[in-house]
Amino acid sequence: MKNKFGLENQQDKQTKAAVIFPSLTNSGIRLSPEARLKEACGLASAINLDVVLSEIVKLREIKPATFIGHGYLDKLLPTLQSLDIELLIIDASLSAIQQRNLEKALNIKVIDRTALILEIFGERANTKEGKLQVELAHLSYQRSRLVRSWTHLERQRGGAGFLGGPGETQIELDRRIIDDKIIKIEKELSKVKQTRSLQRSARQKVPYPVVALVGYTNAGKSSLFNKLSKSNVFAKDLLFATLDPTMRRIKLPSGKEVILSDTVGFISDLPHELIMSFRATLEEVLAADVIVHVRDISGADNIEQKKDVLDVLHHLGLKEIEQQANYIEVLNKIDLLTAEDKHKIELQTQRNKTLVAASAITGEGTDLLLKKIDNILSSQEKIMEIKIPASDGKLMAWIYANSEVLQKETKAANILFKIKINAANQARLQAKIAPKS
Ligand SMILES: Nc1nc2c(ncn2[C@@H]2O[C@H](COP(=O)(O)OP(=O)(O)O)[C@@H](O)[C@H]2O)c(=O)[nH]1
Ligand SMILES: [Mg+2]
Repeated sequence: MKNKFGLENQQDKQTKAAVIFPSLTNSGIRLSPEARLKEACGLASAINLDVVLSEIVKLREIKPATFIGHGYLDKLLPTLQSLDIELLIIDASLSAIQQRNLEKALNIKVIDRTALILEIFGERANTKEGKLQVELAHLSYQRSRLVRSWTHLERQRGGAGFLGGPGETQIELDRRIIDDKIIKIEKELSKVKQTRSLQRSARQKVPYPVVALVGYTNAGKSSLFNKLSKSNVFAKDLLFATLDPTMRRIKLPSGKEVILSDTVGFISDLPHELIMSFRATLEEVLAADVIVHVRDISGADNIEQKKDVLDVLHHLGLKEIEQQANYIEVLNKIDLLTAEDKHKIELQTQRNKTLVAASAITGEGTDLLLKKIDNILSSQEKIMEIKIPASDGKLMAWIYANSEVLQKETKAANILFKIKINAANQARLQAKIAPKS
């Protein structure tokens, strides 16, 4: 069996990978080389690669043929071999030629930053629009290099994994096939955009309020996701765990159930051609009932990162999100702060109730976070009366599970309910009782 990297896969064994960040003087990159390397490793782990080697290589100039000079490559080769590394990620933009030459020199599969990010988006795109945007980005990337294919195109032709192995026969890529595909996808995309019922349909798919975790890669979203769901998840509830590892049902202190959703992380210096597909992967956030923005408060770059996140959410249609009642900001990694800095953060959280200081590792602050989520959901609650057919047992069960029943009265073939229900569930209920069209 070949895995998604076209490498031999032995029973769920993780692919061993090396991550290299080529650091150019005057690159204009915002983050320090160390932070960039850490981020790239975080991205690699996001698609379940086992990063066994990570290094910064200082470059004075880019070599046209191999990007990185031979002196370094000669030293790298035996290390890669001794560590059994199967995949090399260069955290930069490689030309097709450079990629191929590196693969030849190192006898290993090589991918660049864009390919890595596309892979993550491909795994994480959930909406129709998201999937189309990612496919479009894939095709444009492929067309721009006309190197051997690693998209669905090849899978459809019955090829091996899309990233292939070194020394594999090159598949002649037909530019026209790609162009035709691009045109088709663009057409589909404009159709999907016209419908614009994304928000409603996404809400109705999930039978509970959705709490979305957003924020930069490495902020601690997945750690928090795991921490929150470990002690609160339903042991028997494998539905969401198996269907989608980024969604999990958890119970809040009040007993209310919500779906926690771990979204694709923001990425620094996102390659320009990937911006649309990144936004599309975030469309789901629009349908969330509560948005939890996770920040690495210990990182030097965290103020700028916050600005980026809010900007993108704003562009997605979540305007002035900080001012909204359903927004929470988690100041994560407080365990890494000095006592003095921690004190400052605590004062900040006392002044601003949308903030929660927390540590996804120690668990500090996570109870308060759950309480805040609870409060938001109950503040959205309303009292309403509805009439349903007494024969609709399924709907009745839903009402009991998702609202507080204050009064119930049977009238002939109908049941009259007086219930307390939050805004999100109210919308879901209305969709359920609305006449099907
Ligand atoms: N010290 C400390 N490390 C954390 C905390 N939260 C996450 N991390 C670490 O930060 C790195 C990135 O975390 P991860 O949850 O994968 O971030 P994500 O990219 O936002 O999902 C991992 O090495 C985590 O162990 C925290 O509260 N304290
Ligand atoms: Mg993550």
